[in-house]
Amino acid sequence: MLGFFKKVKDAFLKTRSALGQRIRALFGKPWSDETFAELEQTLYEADLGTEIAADFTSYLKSSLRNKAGAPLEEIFTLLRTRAFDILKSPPLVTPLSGHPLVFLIVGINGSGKTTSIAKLAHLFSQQGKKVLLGAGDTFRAAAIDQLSLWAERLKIDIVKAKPGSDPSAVAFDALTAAKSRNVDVVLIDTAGRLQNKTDLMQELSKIKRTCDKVIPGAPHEVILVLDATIGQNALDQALVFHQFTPLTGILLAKLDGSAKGGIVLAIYKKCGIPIRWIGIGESVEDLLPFDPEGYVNDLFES
Ligand SMILES: Nc1nc2c(ncn2[C@@H]2O[C@H](COP(=O)(O)OP(=O)(O)OP(=O)(O)O)[C@@H](O)[C@H]2O)c(=O)[nH]1
Ligand SMILES: [Mg+2]
Repeated sequence: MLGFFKKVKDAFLKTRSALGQRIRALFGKPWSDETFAELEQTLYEADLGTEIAADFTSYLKSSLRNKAGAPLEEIFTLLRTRAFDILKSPPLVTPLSGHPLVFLIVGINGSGKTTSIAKLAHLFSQQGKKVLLGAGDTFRAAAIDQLSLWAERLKIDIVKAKPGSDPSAVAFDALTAAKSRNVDVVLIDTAGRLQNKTDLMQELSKIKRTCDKVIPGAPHEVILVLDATIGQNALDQALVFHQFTPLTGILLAKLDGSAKGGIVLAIYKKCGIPIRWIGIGESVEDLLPFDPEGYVNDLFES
C-alpha cells in the first residue's frame, strides 16, 4: 500500500527520505553527545520546531542511555512513538441532531481558503451530504465570484451578498437558509487577514457569535487553512488565530509544493490543534484526510 507521503508529490518526499537517511547516518555508528546535538539540529531543519527537536532528542538520549549499539529500528520506533503521542486527535464535532455541521474557514491572504472550501464541499457531497456555501469574503467582488463559480461547478447552493456587506450578515443568512433547507454541512468562506490586524481578527469573533445565535454551538469547526510552503511562520499564524477564534482544526494546503512536512508535529505540539486535511494541488480532488499514523511512519522511515 502506498504510504501517506507517497501520495503527495515529489517535493515533499524529500523531507521524509532526507530525515530517515540522516538519522540512519547518525545512529548507524557508535553515538556520542555530539550525535544527539546533530540529531537535534536535523530535526529542527526538518521543520519540527525547536521544542520538538529538543524534546525528541532528550527523550531519545534518556531511552538509549544504557543501550549502546541498539539497532536502528529501535531508534526509529522510539521516534515514531514520541510523535504518535503528540498526534492523537479528537474526531470532528457532532452537531445537535437536526442541525447542520458548520465550518468557518479562516486564514491569511492567499493561503488556500476558497479552494479548500471547494475541495471540502466536493468531499462532503461525495459522501451524500447536502452542502451549502456561505460567501463570507465580502471584501472583494472577485472573491464572491470565485466561490460562486465553484458552487456552480459542484452544483451546490451558495448564499452570498453584495461586495462590502457585513460578513456576519452573510453567515446569518447562510445558517438560516441551511436550517430551512435541511442542509448537512455549511462551509463559510472568510476574507484573508493578517494575524496582526486586530480589527479583522475581531471580525472573526463576531462572525462566530452570529453563527451561534442562529445555530447554538455553531460554528462547530473553525478550520485554519495554512500554506505549508511557509514553514515555521505557519506556527505563529496558528497561535494568533487560535487566540482570537479558538481553532478546532487545520487544513494544511499546498503540501505538494513544500518540503516542510515537519511543521505538522510542531503545530500539534505548540497549539494542540489537529491537522484534519492536507491539500496537495489545485483541483477539487486534491484533498486528503490527514493520516497521523501514515505521516509518522513515513516521516521517520527507517
Ligand atoms: N499547489 C497547490 N495550490 C493550491 C492549493 N490550495 C490552493 N492553491 C492555490 O493557491 C492559490 C490561492 O488559493 P485561494 O483558495 O484563492 O486562497 P484564499 O486563501 O482563498 O485567498 P484569499 O481569499 O485571497 O485570501 C490559488 O491559485 C489556488 O489554486 C494546494 O493544495 N496546492
Ligand atoms: Mg478566498
